[in-house]
Amino acid sequence: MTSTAHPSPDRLRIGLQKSGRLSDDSLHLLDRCGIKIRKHRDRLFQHSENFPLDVLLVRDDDIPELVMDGICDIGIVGTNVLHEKALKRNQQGIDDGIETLHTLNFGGCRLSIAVPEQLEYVDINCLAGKRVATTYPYLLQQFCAEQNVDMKAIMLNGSVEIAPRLGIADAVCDLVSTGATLQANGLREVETVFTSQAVMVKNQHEWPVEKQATAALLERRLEGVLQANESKYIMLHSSKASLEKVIDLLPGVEHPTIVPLEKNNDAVAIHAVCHETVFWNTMEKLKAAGASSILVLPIEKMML
Ligand code: PRT
Ligand code: ZN
Repeated sequence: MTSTAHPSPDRLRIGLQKSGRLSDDSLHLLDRCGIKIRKHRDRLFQHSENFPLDVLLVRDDDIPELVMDGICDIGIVGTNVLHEKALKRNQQGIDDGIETLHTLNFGGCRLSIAVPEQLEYVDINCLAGKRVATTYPYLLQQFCAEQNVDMKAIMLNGSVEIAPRLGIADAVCDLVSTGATLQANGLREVETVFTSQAVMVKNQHEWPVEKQATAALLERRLEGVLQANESKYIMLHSSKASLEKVIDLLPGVEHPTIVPLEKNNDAVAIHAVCHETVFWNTMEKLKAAGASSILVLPIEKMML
């Protein structure tokens, strides 16, 4: 087994959230890239046995700095945390030195300002001079500067939503996904400060060529998985007369395969990879144009 202190030069080290909203999706993504990680509950450091990758399981808030400082080479984190930490470093006059490799399709949420329901809210100027409880003072400060409104950030590390009831703030600036937490606490969302999703990031340190090769391999697999996620394989029948119209309706299709049908000279089968979502409404249009037996299948992996 590779030692933690002296990793071989080809091994990449990734920082992932140990336990929380990004954990399962992050490990699932690596799994889809064919990278097996055995999950041991209490181990903070894990080695993949079939890919030169070591995983450091930490709090999500620590991931940007671990990557910036080179403790990890890459990491998966929400852009909310990433930008907050980058703004903090930039304000200290330090370059964050971090690069986003990929936007991932999970961890979506928004950082919003919410006020007590009874507060009359007309526009952002109603927030001038207000005390706003948040875990994201730098993102809030950036938003205030853009909007030209002064607010006082009250830094809290958790349970931000109860701050107005406790009388320690007039409003909150917190993460929202469904809005249920705000509602349960008598708060109304009034401004979106930042829209966030999970991303894969890397530092800009100089890596040994072996590690660069591992990163390039991971990158290719990741691209294949992400492209496959968005793409669908579609199979359908069409009368020869409506073939052109049907093909024109297929979203993001470049080279469909046309296959003759046995004992039916008037129709053909079409097989194609759609590089865009196939909506119900597209399927209805295909049917109206003369298509039948329409099957839309998920694609597991793709290498173009
Ligand atoms: O222990 P650790 O520090 O690692 O975990 P954590 O508690 O800080 O983070 P966690 O697991 O809650 O969130 C990790 C990341 O998931 C965040 O940094 C975001 O990038 C992303 N994410 C996506 C969210 C949400 N959605 C979300 N809804 N993070 C937090 N929330 C919380 C929010 O703070 C509020 O308490 O969920 C509540 C609101 O949810 P709704 O659905 O009621 O609106
Ligand atoms: Zn956290």
